[in-house]
Amino acid sequence: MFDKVLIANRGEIALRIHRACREMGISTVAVHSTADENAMHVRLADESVCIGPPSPADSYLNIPAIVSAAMITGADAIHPGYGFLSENAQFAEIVEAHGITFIGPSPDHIRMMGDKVAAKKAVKAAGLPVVPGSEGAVEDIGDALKIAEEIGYPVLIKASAGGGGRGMKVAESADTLEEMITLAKRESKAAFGNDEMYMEKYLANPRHIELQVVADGHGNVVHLGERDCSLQRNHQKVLEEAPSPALNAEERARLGRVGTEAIRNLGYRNVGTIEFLYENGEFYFIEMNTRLQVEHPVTEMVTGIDIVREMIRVASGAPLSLTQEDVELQGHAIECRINAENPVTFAPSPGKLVDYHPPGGLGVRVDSGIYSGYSVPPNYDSLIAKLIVHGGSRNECLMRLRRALEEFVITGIQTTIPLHQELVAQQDFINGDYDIRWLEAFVAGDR
Ligand code: MV4
Repeated sequence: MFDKVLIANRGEIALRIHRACREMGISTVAVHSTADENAMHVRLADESVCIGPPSPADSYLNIPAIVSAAMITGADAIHPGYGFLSENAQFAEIVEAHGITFIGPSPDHIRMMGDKVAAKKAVKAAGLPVVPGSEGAVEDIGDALKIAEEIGYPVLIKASAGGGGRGMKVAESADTLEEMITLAKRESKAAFGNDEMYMEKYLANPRHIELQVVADGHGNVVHLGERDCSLQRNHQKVLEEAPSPALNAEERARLGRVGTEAIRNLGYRNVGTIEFLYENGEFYFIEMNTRLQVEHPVTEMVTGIDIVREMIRVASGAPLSLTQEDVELQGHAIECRINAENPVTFAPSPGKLVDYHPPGGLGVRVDSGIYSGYSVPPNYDSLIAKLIVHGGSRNECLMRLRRALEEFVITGIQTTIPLHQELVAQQDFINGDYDIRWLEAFVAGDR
């Protein structure tokens, strides 16, 4: 096992990783920008290194500075967290070339899943159901017209280098297909420097359901059930829950079976999330994330398994500490992402906190690096806290979540706590009756 891990991230996830390390007897190195001198992840770590100015490009994305910090402090491994360098195959290669373990998958698996055309081909061959569409990249307009005719309109044009919803265009009919491909290619070229596109049948009202997996690279693959992440705005998740209120036991078991089988076939090692669209009882693979995810705590709450601990274990070469039979889903968990934003306009609201009083009690978890008097810097993502609530049933979880939101006090800046309070009072949400379009319609409507 590692003696010392460098955490190449900030905020609540840096703290989350620090906590797992501490409980494993591993010492920690924090890195930080000049804007994060007073951050909690820096205070709690055993050592810290300033790696640059506030701009992410000069600090949390600064590969030479981060690798140097690991060398100087004698860290055996680097945990990238989420965002920043977490899915950068070149970073993983550079880290390994310096004799430091990258706590993540192999660079080849990162690269494969980053290339959405390659990822879809690979997981299809590994046994996952995919959305009907082009076999690989779309060659030219003739090819595109032929495929669209086969699968039926509307079709969705997606960027091979995209992901997370960037560079997608819908074509409603053959009349607009060429125009939409041209637009999508132009946007994709500008955003990613690559204009390879692929095409899928457009699903109008699916849910976003993702499967959490852990694999040790010795053939042991375990799934930890699914999360429903359909409540999103501008491709940003707002609230996640486990299990999905939409699935029955048979569908859940089927998802787990095909997911673990595919991960085994791919020879993957690390934690991972397989994202699916779910419509009319069917799952369709869309993407795979090769990192630890923001919403991993809802899965931890229903399984009792420390996902970050397993991630560190498998990266060190140790086998998984559990088998599928050890995984028992208990009750229900919901996570609310609390952002430093105006809850109506979603305008960022950085600045100095005055009061901070997080909720507590049975079944309530808050993952956050903020404190009274802390200044939220304007340079980074607006996520400042995650409220995760567990209950024996979905209803108990909801009642507890309402009470926890009521207790939560953050003053001095605006937060999305009031949005969550509105959301948990909505009948559709209470019924579990929502899809990927629901939240956008709700925030655009009368509130
Ligand atoms: C889709 C889709 C409908 N049909 N693919 C958006 C992010 C990227 N991961 C895939 N996305 C979508 N792919 C087909 N064939 C709709 C979306 C989508 C979406 C998916 C999950 C959660 C929220 C979403 C919001 C808009 C569009």
